[in-house]
Amino acid sequence: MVNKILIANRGEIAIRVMRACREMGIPSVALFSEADKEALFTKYADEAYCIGPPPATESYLNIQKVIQVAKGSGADAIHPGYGFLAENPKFARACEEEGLKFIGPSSRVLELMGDKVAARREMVKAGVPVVPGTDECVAAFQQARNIANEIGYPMIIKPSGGGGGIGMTIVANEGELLKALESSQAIATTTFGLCDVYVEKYLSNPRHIEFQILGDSKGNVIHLGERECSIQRRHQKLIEESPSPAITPKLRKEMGEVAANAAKWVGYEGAGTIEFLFSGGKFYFLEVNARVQVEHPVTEMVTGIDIVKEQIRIISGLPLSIEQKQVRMIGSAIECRINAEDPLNGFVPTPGKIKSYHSPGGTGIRVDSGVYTSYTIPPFYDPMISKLIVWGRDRNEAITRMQRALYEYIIVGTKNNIPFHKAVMENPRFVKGELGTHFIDRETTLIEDMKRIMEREKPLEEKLSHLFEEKRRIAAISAVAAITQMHSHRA
Ligand code: MV4
Repeated sequence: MVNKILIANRGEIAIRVMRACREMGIPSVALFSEADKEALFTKYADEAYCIGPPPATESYLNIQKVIQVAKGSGADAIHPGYGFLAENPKFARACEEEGLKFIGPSSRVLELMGDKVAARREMVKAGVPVVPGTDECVAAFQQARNIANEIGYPMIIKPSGGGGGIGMTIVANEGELLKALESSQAIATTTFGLCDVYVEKYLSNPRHIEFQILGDSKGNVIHLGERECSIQRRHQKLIEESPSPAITPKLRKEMGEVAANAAKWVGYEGAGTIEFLFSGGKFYFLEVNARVQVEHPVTEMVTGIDIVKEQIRIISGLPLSIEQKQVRMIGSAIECRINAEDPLNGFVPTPGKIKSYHSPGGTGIRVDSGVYTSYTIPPFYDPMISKLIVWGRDRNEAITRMQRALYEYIIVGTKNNIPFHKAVMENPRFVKGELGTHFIDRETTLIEDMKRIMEREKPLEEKLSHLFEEKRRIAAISAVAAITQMHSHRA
């Protein structure tokens, strides 16, 4: 087993990794920026080092500084979490060269999966279904027009260096093609430093379904079923669940085998995700996420498998702790991302001081967070406050439990998207499981529904904030009072 792990990340995911370390008896080392001195993860770690000013390039993204802290602290492995350096092949290579274990796939695999056209081509070779489109970069208009004649409109142009939606352009007809191509190429160049783009048939309102896979150094690859991540806004996922209400056991078996084979084909070691679009009963490979993902807890809740512990076993050269036939999905789990953002003002980030904080609890509830009462959310990073994850015996129980948990949750001081989640949880289409990537745009009443919920809560909010400000010590009691009143809501 590795001896000591440096966590090259911040916030809730840093704590998530450290919790696995602690259960495994492995000391953890934090690094942090000057903006994160008071963050919970710096206190949770066994050791912590400040590495520089808040801009990520001078701290969390600075490869030299991160490696220096690892070596100085005597860590022999680095967990990158998600974001920052997590899928950076240069960082993985630097770790490999310095004799540090990078907790993730090899730099070779990161490089291959980071190039979306190459990844697509590799998946075709592995026998994975992909959306009809190109297996090479498209540079010239002529080339794009030829493809259009083959696959038809609408099409979508995607940057090869990207993923996550940046620079993607939908093309409805030939008249739009030249402008769309030039626009995607321009964004690709400025954002990814690479003008390469590729073209796919555009699927309208598909579901986003992804499979969790684990591969060890012995060549074992298993999958832990799927997550449905269709509820997203501007390429930011908001709600994820497992299992997907659209996937039958037969499809799960088929897609899971495809996903595991895809990982095996590229020699994938570590935890990863194979993303698919699902439309008209068919599934198509989208991309590989070569990291532990924000939404991994929903898979942990239904399978009982600790994905971060498996990552640490894998990097230590140990085999996976389970075989495919031992993996069972029980019940249903849902995650809501609780963000400091103003849902009444275009969801703009609202960092700032959390004056009082009371998180939900009880049966089937998990809260992954890095905040506490009186903590100030810094403006430099993503404004996620926490992930609220619930488990239920079936999807209906999970939804009701999520509603109950959202009404228990009290965050005073920063605006947040809890009211929006409350609106989604009572949306009839959501409850029926009728989801798609355009869900939020198409459910035009969601904002009004949310406003109604906020209006209903206003008297309580005012009462609460007074209590919190004047008599901080009875905060917990007043929170309970609020819960009782808010619970009159019915699904
Ligand atoms: C697509 C698609 C439809 N057809 N690919 C967006 C995020 C990225 N991971 C993949 N994305 C999409 N890929 C094909 N072949 C629809 C999306 C998509 C989307 C694309 C552009 C603008 C907004 C979008 C919102 C949801 C999904």
